[in-house]
Amino acid sequence: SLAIYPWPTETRETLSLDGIWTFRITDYSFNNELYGFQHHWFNQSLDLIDEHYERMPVPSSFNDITEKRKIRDFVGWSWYDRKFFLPKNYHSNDNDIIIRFGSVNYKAIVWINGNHIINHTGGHLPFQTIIKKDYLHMDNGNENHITVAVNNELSHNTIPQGSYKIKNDTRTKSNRKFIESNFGFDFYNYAGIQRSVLLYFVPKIRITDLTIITDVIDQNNGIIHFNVTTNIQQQQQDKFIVQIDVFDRYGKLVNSSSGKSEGSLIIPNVHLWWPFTMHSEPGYLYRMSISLYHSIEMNKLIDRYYQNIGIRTIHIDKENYQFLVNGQPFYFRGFGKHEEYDIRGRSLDPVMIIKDFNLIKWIGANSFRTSHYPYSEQIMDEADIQGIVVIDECPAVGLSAFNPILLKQHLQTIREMIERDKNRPSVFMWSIANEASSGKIESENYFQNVSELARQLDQSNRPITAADNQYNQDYLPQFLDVIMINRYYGWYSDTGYPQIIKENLINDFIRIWKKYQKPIMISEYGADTISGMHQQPSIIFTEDYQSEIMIESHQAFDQLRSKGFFIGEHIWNFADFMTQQSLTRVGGNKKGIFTRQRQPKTSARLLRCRYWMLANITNHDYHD
Ligand code: E9O
Repeated sequence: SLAIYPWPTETRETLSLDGIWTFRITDYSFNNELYGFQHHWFNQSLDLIDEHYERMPVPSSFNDITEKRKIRDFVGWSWYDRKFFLPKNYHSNDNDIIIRFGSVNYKAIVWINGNHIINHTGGHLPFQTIIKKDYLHMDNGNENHITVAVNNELSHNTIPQGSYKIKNDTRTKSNRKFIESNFGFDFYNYAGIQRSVLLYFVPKIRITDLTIITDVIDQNNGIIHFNVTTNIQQQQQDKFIVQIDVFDRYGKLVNSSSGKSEGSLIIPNVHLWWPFTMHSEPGYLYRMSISLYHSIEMNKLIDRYYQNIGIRTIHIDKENYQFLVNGQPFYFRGFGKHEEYDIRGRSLDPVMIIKDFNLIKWIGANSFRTSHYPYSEQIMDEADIQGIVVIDECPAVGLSAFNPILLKQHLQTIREMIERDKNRPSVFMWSIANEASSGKIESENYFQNVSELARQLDQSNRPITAADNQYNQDYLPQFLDVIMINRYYGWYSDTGYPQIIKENLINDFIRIWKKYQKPIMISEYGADTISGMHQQPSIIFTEDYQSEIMIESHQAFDQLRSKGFFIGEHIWNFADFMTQQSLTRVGGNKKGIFTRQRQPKTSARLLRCRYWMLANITNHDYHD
């Protein structure tokens, strides 16, 4: 299961294949996008075909690394390869070798030593497979060769949707061809091997899945329900024993269970997992060790895996339209984000991850939405550890035409996202879509299917939500527990008139609440802002206008909050981010509170005052 991350333990080892790989695109000069397949590129070193190859870091998006427009804008099959040795002691009949890709956007086909091992579709979630030992060279002097073909082409059948036109410039003799992209979303379709590639050496008999659900029994006692899956065959079951130990943050054993793969453990004097600012020790994690022993030789350890656990409850108070964490009302304050940075695109990057978490805490936010696709496991780990709440969004952004193939892919991303993130205390809601054309009647059946699957898969019953921007007919909210609304008064409508924002927001949200009778939050509002640009009275694109939009909106939010159903505010966006080129995007979307380099605009100070005020913490030090 994707819930088991390749952590090394006493019985498991990890070997990273990250580093510099060889990369090449199937250039137009081949005149055939399947050229690489037809010429068996998976059987040869990509840097030996001809001189048209690049050195390419993994993980990274390939787009902004080279100085070539044709690579940045490339659409189609690109190829990666590298070589690696396997340490001799991994050649054992008692283990399996798993290969795991954190994410490859959008489609991936993988070969080891010319042997095809896995295909995957979908750009933002992990995939893994066991590599057959016959495919690997373990003996002296034999290097292994891994090849990955990547396709970043989007269509009406992909999540998210996009389309391409091959344009032929017939005005001139040269008849130049180029590809025009048209995405159904407002961010750059960064592509490549964007997260780590890991080899995972695991015992043949092992723990294969783990589901954790937590609850609170009374003032002092928490409870952990666990369900461990192994790959032990039915008739072998009694030869093995599952031992569970739970330790507190300081390494002290707090409870154990022996012989049960499914059960519950009481946690006395429980220290709950609290969001940042709600407790002096937010993000408190217990550590569970899951061990598999031989039942006859009780001290023979077969496998061990560790899982961080945050004990907390989340509920929706249907009478008062409140979102409760550990029985306390929770008000979401934070951002829609992107997982993207200068040069590296959507690459996994620990430097940027920690920088962003530091900014989130500096500004006093308590949450973010993984707009518009699931973020890396390292980001999610940090959210668990630091007590930052996550609205986990699947990659379904801007869906406009619905069909069965699309639905199938959507269901797959829901399945992979929930499988990967189900045990995370930081995940408070699943967001199943952003700004879908849910005014269309076909969307009703579609979203019924999507929401039902999400409910069925998450045994801990997290609320289901979606970011919605329909006005009148809307088939989506009926399937949601919490409604998220994206609204841009003073920007996309009434451009340049911030004075209309407050009343319109109030009317709008009260109307939506009366209609659907569910908790509501605003998941996007904002204005494109060029850092350093000022004017008074403000005009659009100035820092002053962004600040004014916020001041007007915040007044509306305060009034709505007093009515009870309004459970949060996420500004769009945490930082400026890249988009495809268009006449409304000057080097990307500039709605960030921070620039793309993570420096604050005026709006960041404003938001910082507000978020700390909402946190009810007035004594934090502005000069820290
Ligand atoms: C989705 C997000 O990815 N919501 C968009 C954000 C934006 O800044 C985008 O970056 O554009 C806002 C959608 C607003 C739709 C209003 C359209 C009105 C057209 C006249």
